Formats: sequence, C-alpha cells, structure tokens
Amino acid sequence: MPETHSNPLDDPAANPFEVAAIAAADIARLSGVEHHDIALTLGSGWGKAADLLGETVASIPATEVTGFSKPALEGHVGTLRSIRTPGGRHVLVIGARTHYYEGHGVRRVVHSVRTAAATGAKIMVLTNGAGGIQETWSPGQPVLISDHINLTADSPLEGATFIDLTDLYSKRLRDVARTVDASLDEGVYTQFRGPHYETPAEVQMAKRIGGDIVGMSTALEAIAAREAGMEILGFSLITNLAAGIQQTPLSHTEVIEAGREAEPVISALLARVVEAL
Ligand code: 8IG
Repeated sequence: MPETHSNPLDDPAANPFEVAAIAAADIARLSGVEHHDIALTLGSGWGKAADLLGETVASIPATEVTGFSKPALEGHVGTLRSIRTPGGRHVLVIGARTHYYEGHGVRRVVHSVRTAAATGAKIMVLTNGAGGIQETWSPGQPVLISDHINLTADSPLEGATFIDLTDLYSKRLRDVARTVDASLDEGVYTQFRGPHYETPAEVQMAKRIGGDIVGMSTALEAIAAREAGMEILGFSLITNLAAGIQQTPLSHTEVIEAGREAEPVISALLARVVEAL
C-alpha cells in the first residue's frame, strides 16, 4: 500500500486481525517465505542480533507492508527482515516498533505482533531498552522479563475479550534462555506511558508495587501476542538505572550510548537464545 494512503488501522470499522492477515500476505509475497516460525522485535541495543541469526532472505521496508505505512511526514518506520537460521527455521525480525506515546492508538502499537502471528509465528521474542530499579543491576546488563505491570491504563484487546495472562512471559522460554546464559537475572517490567522518564517518586511507586524494570513498550505488545496465541520471551537491556536510583539525571544520549556499547554482547546472546528455542 503506498505511503500516501491513510493507514487502514485508523478506520475504526476496520478489523485489526484482517489488516494483520493482509500484512502477513504482503510479507509472504515480498519475501517469498510463506510461513515464519519465530518473530523478534528488536528494541534499542538489540539491533545487531539480526545479522547473527542467519541468512537474510528478504529485507522489506515497513512502508511496503499494510498497516505499517504512515503519513509521509512522520519519517521512516524501519525494516522487516526474513531470516533463515542455520537450523532451517524462518525468523521474522521486526525493526519497526510503534510506541504508545506516539499517540496513534494501541492498534498501531500491536499491529506488528498481530502480523507476526498471522505469518505463522508461534514464539514472539520482545526486546527493549529500559530503566532498572534493582540497585544490583548495571547499565549494559540484559535481564529476562518475568511478568509485567501495565500502567498505561489501556489494552490492545477490544470488546469483552478475556485473556489469561498467567505465565505471560513463558517460564519454559526463560529456562531455555538460561541454558545459554545461566547468569541471566529476571524482573517485572512496568510499562509507563512515557515519553517522559519517571520522577523518582514514580520509580519508588513502581518498586513498591513489585516492579523491577521501567519501560515504555513491551507490556501492550505482550498482551496482544498472548491473545494471538503466541508464547512470549521478553528481554530488557538495562541502559540506565531508573530516575532517583541512579544519582545523575537521565539522558537520552547516555541511554543510546549504553545501548550501543552493550549491543555486540547482547545481540550475540539473543542470537544464541533464538537458536536454542
Ligand atoms: I532506554 O528509565 C529507557 N526506557 N519508562 N524509564 C522508562 N523507559 C525507559 C527508561 C526509563 N530507560
């Protein structure tokens, strides 16, 4: 669908699952890969993993895929890659995340996850860069997501759709990840709306209600992935300690820098984990 067209998801009458099915057909047509086994959303710091997973079969500008297209003014939305692993599995790598704080609504936020499910993927690997609440963690450290607290006051589910979220971040998959790196710690991901970082008081609130990680992306995507029947593995790269936990102000530049420094190590880890899934 050309970029100049409006996004079909913005039509309230559209069925988001039908739009995702059309997007999956676009991916099959443009990649020549009919079915994907695993999907991976690469957040900040995780980008290099794609190169290590296997042979890139196709690299598709997200603007070529239905529902990912945006009005021209908003700039690029990234790339979708179809990769064939040495083990012969097909991995869809999504380098095109839409954040809730962009204000396009939750349908746009979870479209990539629904599309991944429509391509056949049974496992959704969600990665992000995030703030750490646990004082024992350091910037550059990857941690597994064990559960989440959704503080966006929103849901990707529409209507009376009741979905069980027990074991949302699969214990089985976390155990697989720990066969690759037994030292991986885990924590509860707390999604704030953003795009501002938290106040120190909000970080203390998140800590008291059981949060270990603060971020702006993954919880809503995980809910949609579970609704679509996928098994979920979540990874946060701790790029900074959360506001008030670290003594210095948070800087987006430093966050990006921490991600860049950690990238080779965590990307290699992620590629090995995917091979083990
Ligand atoms: I990178 O400290 C990154 N993303 N909410 N808080 C929130 N999101 C983040 C943070 C953080 N660091």
